[in-house]
Amino acid sequence: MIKISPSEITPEHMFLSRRKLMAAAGTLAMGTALAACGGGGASSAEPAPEGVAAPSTVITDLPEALAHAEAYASQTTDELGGALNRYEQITNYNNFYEFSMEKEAVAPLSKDFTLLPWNIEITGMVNKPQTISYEDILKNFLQEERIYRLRCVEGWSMVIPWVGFPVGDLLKLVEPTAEAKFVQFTTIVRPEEMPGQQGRSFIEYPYIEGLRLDEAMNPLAIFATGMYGKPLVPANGAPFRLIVPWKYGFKSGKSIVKIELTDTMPVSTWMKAASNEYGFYGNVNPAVSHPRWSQSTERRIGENGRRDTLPFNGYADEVAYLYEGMDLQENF
Ligand SMILES: Nc1nc2c(c(=O)[nH]1)N[C@H]1C(S)=C(S)[C@@H](COP(=O)(O)O)O[C@H]1N2
Ligand SMILES: [Mo]
Repeated sequence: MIKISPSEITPEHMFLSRRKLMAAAGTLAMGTALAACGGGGASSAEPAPEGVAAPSTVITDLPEALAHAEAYASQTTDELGGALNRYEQITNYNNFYEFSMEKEAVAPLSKDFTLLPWNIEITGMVNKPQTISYEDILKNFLQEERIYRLRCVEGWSMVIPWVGFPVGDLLKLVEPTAEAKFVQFTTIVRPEEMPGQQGRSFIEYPYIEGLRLDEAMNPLAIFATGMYGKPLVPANGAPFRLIVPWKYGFKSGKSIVKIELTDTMPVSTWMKAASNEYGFYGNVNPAVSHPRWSQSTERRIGENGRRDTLPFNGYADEVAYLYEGMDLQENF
């Protein structure tokens, strides 16, 4: 196995789609959040040329923004040539059990979910525990585009142009202590707005996920705040969610409100629900079948037939060093 430290990763490969969006993301985010509460008027913009910050246009008309959704990705494919999924696909075919177990029901049930105010508590084994507002996140961290494949453990995938920033940037701010070995991510509990959290449910809430600290520090791991150059919609985990592209989708917790550094491996929601089917790692691995189905192929949403699933979802060069010496059959 070739060892590549994060600092050696070639920018061309990893950040092919990199596009700085700091000024735009903040403005767009607040504009659309307001629009969702009944704003009017319309303005939009042409896509920014590559390498130039996107125009800081305030989009106050949501339908207008959606009509231009496709314009806000800087590329039409990922670095492997896979076409981006359309905005409508990414926002209407979702796993978000807090709203519904039915993929097409998540968007309508979540569209009025309250996004502001939103605070993220960062706690545990850190020198500088703090609570950061969503607005301060946008102000303080450079938002950039990352076109990633998302591979669900169920055997389907999409190519999604996220907007966000490295998890490591936020962790560096709070200074993990020497004892910290893991990061636990906790999703919001708000049963009054999340029908899936009312009454009996198949999984326990809050939805919890975790990473080893070195996995979280890998530059591919991001917090997403947007998609197609616009703020996330609730169905995709607005306003703030994790994205770990080399792992099955369930690792990428949505609508996160708490980040805790610990010295013990977090027990994730899916480990609790079915420990024989879902492990802590959840690395995409075509060689290890789910107990109930093969993981060797996947259906790209919008395409016919199936394509081969790639080890680490196609990101092996960037992340395989994290698992050197580990038995990947055992640690699924
Ligand atoms: N809080 C929470 N996060 C979640 C889930 C969920 O049910 N609740 N589903 C996961 C699963 S199984 C997948 S495949 C991805 C789907 O992300 P998307 O709908 O943005 O494509 O979200 C993940 N994050
Ligand atoms: Mo998933």
